[in-house]
Amino acid sequence: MTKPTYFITTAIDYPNGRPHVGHAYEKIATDALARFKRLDGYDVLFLTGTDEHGLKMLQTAAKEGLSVADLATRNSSVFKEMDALLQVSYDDFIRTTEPRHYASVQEIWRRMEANGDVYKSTYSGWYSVRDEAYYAEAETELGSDEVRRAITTGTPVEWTVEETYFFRLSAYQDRLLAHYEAHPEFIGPATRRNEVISFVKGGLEDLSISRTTFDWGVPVPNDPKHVMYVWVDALTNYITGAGFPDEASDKYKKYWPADLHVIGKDIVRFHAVYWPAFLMSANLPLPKRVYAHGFIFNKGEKMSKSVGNVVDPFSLAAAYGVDQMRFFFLREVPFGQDGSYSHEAIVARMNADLANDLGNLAQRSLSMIAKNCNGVLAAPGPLAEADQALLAQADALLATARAAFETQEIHRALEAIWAVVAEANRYFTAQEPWALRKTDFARMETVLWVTAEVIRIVAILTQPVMPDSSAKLLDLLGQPEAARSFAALSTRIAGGTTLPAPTPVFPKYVEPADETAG
Ligand code: ME8
Repeated sequence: MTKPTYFITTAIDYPNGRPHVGHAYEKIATDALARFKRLDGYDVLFLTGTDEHGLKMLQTAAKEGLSVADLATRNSSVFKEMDALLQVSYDDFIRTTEPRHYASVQEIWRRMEANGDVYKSTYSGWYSVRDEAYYAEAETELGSDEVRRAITTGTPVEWTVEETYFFRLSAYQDRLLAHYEAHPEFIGPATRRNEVISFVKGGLEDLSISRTTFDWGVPVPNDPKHVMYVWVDALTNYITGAGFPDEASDKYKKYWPADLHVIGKDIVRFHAVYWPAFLMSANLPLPKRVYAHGFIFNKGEKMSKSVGNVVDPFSLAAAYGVDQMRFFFLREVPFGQDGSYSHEAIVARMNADLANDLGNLAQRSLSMIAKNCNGVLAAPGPLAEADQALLAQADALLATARAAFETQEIHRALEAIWAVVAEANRYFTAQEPWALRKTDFARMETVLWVTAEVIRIVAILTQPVMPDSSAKLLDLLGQPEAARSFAALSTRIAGGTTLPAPTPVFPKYVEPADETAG
């Protein structure tokens, strides 16, 4: 049987600095979505990468005294190291400086041109180097320091006149609106969809898509004095990753159009307006969905180098653990909304949800099996009403999690899973297996079996979020590799299995200062 396919992407990051928590957050969330689909039987292609052209890269390289190619390579590898550390299970990492990408972008350009949508003209306006964008006079203001700045971003602008190629974006207004209407799922969440629709309804102007003021980019076919605007180049990475321009390849046929582009809320317009317009112009199929997550703030403040509150994802992982960090962000921040992190909030989740709720439940039940049953998980006797009720709640989780992941509401899946963990704790306390040990040994074995089965279901379903810790739980339950996909949820844990000696999976966070205090 051939598996259904699923092509999922992240934004490609600017490697003009080291990755920050926002970058880590997007990769972790997309990884959880990709892992979920793999466990659910899909053939997944998960693409991520770095966006290496543009003026900002040139400027940073000059500042650091490096060639821009060296800067791109050095920093791109730091993004890869972060992905490796955070267990981001990408299948392909694209760099926009690769030859395969040049071939793809130039082919898209040629097709847009052949369709009559690319023309040459001059462009003048207030240009922000940092934003790589032109602003209308009314979108800028003169500061008391005599420097004119873009109002929305606060970056300095300069009057610039350039010969550039334009893309006839204005011609796509109606087709884009018709597409949003016919495919309400194209943009999520709904707030972003509404913003895009009202932006497009307000009218679209043609877009300047080439630059002559620098040469660090993909050359325009037949006019190499021009390099392509970095967003034409960057957006095309997604289809390059699917094998374009080789449309006859198995890869392309299998994976394009993409199922999901995961991006941050600041780049929705590029993905939900420009990108589909480019593809329509090139006569290529559109991605099925663009989903924008929110921004992550440090204790409610925007992270910025000048404030000095940029927290390095490497140090977060070292301080709390990779799975703990992944769990925190995905449980705490409703996906699609902004969120904040702080030491206190991370420790609270680690200690309450992980160490107390799930960790203790596993440790208490598994150590009873080790101590009283020679480590053998016995087959259950007849199931009581309480057993059946708890198992039914755990069995319902797959459908709930699927529905939540389908709309990228990862937090809702985790909420539902932890409601069952809480229920299992109440069940364990109410059944008092430690008392049953003396009064009704067989009943105690049944209670331990039910608890182990619920932990197995929870561990299988939390693999997308906490790959290592869930694997440890499944090890402790004696589950082989082949019994860890969602298909294994239609069976029950076998009685008569000998389990390994239990060890705690979720340590409590202890403040470094407290460790030495007595
Ligand atoms: O935008 N919280 O690159 P980038 C959450 N190269 N997400 C954040 C964030 C924060 N504080 N800050 C940034 C680019 N992001 C382009 C993308 S795609 C064809 C080209 C997200 O390095 C941001 O929204 O500035 C984006 O999705 C990703 O990180 C990369 O940002």
